[in-house]
Formats: sequence, C-alpha cells, structure tokens
Amino acid sequence: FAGDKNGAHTEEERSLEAVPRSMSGERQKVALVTGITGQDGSYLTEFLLGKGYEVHGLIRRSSNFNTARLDHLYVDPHIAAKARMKLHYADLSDASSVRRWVETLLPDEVYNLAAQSHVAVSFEIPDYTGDVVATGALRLLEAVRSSSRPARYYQAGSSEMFGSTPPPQSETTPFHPRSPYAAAKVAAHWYTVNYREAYGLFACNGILFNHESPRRGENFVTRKITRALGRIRLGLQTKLYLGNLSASRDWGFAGDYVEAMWLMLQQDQPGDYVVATDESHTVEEFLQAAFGYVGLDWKDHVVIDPRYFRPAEVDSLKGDSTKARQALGWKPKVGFHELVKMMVDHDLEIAKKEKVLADAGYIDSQQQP
Ligand code: NDP
Ligand code: GDR
Repeated sequence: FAGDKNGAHTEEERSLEAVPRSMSGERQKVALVTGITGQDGSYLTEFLLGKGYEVHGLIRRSSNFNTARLDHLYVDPHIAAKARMKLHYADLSDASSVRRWVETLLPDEVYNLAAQSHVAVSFEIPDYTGDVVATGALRLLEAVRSSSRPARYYQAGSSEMFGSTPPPQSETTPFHPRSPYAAAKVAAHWYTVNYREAYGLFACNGILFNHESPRRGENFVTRKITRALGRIRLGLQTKLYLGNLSASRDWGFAGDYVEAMWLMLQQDQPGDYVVATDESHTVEEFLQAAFGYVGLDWKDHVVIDPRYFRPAEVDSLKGDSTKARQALGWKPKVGFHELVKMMVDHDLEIAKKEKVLADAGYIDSQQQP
C-alpha cells in the first residue's frame, strides 16, 4: 500500500505519484485498475508491471484484508523506486472517491474490472449489483471523460450479456441477458459505447467469456470443483454439492485474457472485442476431466442440490473471437485440459496443507471451504 496498510498517503507520496518516472527518468505509463483485488485484477497487475507500468488499484474497505491475490506483488511504498503498485480506498458506489482518484492520478489507461461478479448472487442482491456493475461503470466513465486528461478506458464486459442467444456468439450477436448481473453488464456496455460516440472517448468493451485460474473465487463452479476435488482426494471430504451440470461454457485461462484487455487499449481506434477460446464444455465435462485426472469417478461424489439452480439459466456459451485474433493478434495459450490440470494441481497442494493442519488438530476437516 502507498503510505501504510490502510492506504493512507502523505502529500509527498501523492506528488510522487502524480508524475511517476522510471529509473532512467522517462515518464512511466500509469494504469488505474478497479477490481484489482479480484482474479483478473491480480493477473492484469502482474502483466502491466511486467510492461513497466505504474499500477494504481482502487480497493474497497472490508473488515478483513482483501488483498491476498496481490500480496506477492506488494512492495513497501517507502522503497519508492521499487513500489510500482499502489492501492487506494474507493468504491464504485461512491462517485466522489472514483472521481478524486481519476483526477489525482491522471492515468493513461483505466481498466474497470470491479463488479459484484457472481451471477447467482445477483438474483439475491439485484439492486446493489445494478448499482456497482452498471451505474458504477457510468460513474467511472463520467470521471474519465470530465478529467483534465481523459484516459483510455477498458470495460469488463461479459459473455453473460448474450444469455439465451444461441452460440457461437460474436460482437454482432444480439444480447439477451438472463440475470440482474447480465442486464447490468449490458447497460455498462452501452454506456461505454455511448461515451465513445458522444465524447470521442477511447473506450473499449471486452466481451470476455468465462476465464478461470487457481485464483478464481471459490464459489464459481470450476474452482468449487477443483477445491472440493483436492479435499476429496486427500480424504478431507466425500461429497460435492452442485446445481445444473448440463450448462455449457467457453472456459479459458485468466492469465491469457488480461493481455487482450491491454491490447485493446493499444490500438489506433477504440472498439469492442469478443475474447474466448471458441470451444465449449459442459459442467459435467469439467467434472469428468478434473476427477479423471486424479483417477476418481465424479459420480461417486457429486450430489445435485437444487439450491444451486438459478431462476433463469444461460444454457450454452461458445465464443467466436475471430475479430480479436485478427485485429489484436491475440489467441489463448492455455487449452481446456491444461487449465483443468493447472487448477487441480494447485488445489491438491492446498488440500495437502489442510490435511497437515487437520491431522494436527488445528482445523476441523469437516468444515468445507
Ligand atoms: P472477481 O469477483 O474476482 O473480482 C471483482 C472485483 O471487484 C474485486 O476486486 C472486488 O473487490 C471488486 N468490487 C466488488 N464490488 C466493488 C465495489 N462496489 N467497488 C469497488 N470494487 C468492487 O471478478 P473477476 O476478476 O473474475 O472479473 C473481473 C471483471 O470481469 C468483473 O467485472 C467481472 O464481472 C468481469 N468478467 C469476468 C469474467 C470471468 O470469467 N472471470 C468473464 C467476463 C466478465 P473485493 O475483493 O473487495 O471483493
Ligand atoms: P457464470 O459462472 O455464471 O458462467 O459466470 P459460474 O462458474 O458461477 O457458473 C457456470 C455454470 O455452472 C453452473 N453450476 C454452478 N455454478 C456455481 N457457481 N455453483 C454451483 O454449485 C454450480 N453448479 C452448476 C451454473 O448454473 C452455470 O451454468 C462467470 C462469472 O465470472 C461472471 O462474472 C462472468 O461474467 C461470466 O462467468 C462470463
């Protein structure tokens, strides 16, 4: 954190941040990332730091620290020459905080990744989801376009916007959202298009299909499966409760997808791009691949629990990312089976640590994550 673990800043630090310079004296590019503590935020930050950027992230207050995905990137801000990631408190539901950081930092690029991103949860808290996902994007766009030096803007759009429109889905496929989350993402998409058309803002929509990793939140289906599988393999649990296994998703690796976000903002003209593997698998196929990899049969462990069914489901998503591949020169590097193995291997290691603690009586192995 700049300043201290609470993100507080001295005036001296602020002025240093306003015009960051590399060791050679050149002006470094500055990126502002919302949702930096999330899965994509952490991969994007790694990527941008690797490109020599200074990265500022907006984090929201929580009663526990929520920066676990970034801890390996944290450098004490007192080592000013090395600390190129800085975190500041803000919230997309608080326009004044968003505007203040945009105007203070005058970033070259803004990546809007913040969201209440869980589709099922959006049915439980629709009002809040709409406020953060749709109006939050509008607040940020407004802050960017009215700043004294408008940044290039990336909006984290979603394949959920296609909803019930059949695959393959491309930039020209009509939206038919099936959840409050998806409807809010459609609004954010059109706000972004509108700010591009109305104000000439360099604003891009990435329409990203599902992307996963060992850093995926544990209540999304892929990670829920691999976390449980690690524990089942180590004898820490026996059952895994899931909802609809027949839904089909186009699953890629998050580490690959953040490069596409950056590439969109490096083009001569702003635009909207579908980012996907162009391959689709059912949840059941994911189960088969994951359990099969460690020599288990998923049918011995999975129990269907209707509480995980959604009021309206998105049955089938499969991208057509021809535009991104041709215009951005982007393509995914990690395929489906490699992704599954990466996540299972990672979660087997976590389960091994949990087993040591459980055997020593430090944790109750019956308490599932
Ligand atoms: P995560 O859920 O992992 O991260 C969401 C981030 O948003 C977290 O940093 C979270 O903070 C932050 N956030 C939530 N509410 C607020 C708020 N009110 N103000 C400020 N920040 C907030 O999502 P992903 O990293 O997976 O996804 C990144 C973006 O891409 C999201 O917008 C998501 O909707 C979108 N997307 C994701 C896809 C995917 O497959 N992963 C596919 C398509 C789109 P905290 O850590 O405190 O909770
Ligand atoms: P999704 O991801 O809704 O596609 O949104 P999620 O992993 O939550 O669901 C994928 C599919 O799996 C089915 N499913 C279950 N899902 C969860 N979470 N838990 C279960 O127990 C379960 N059982 C079956 C779901 O019904 C669904 O069909 C993700 C998020 O990252 C969004 O923010 C993003 O926009 C889209 O991907 C693209």
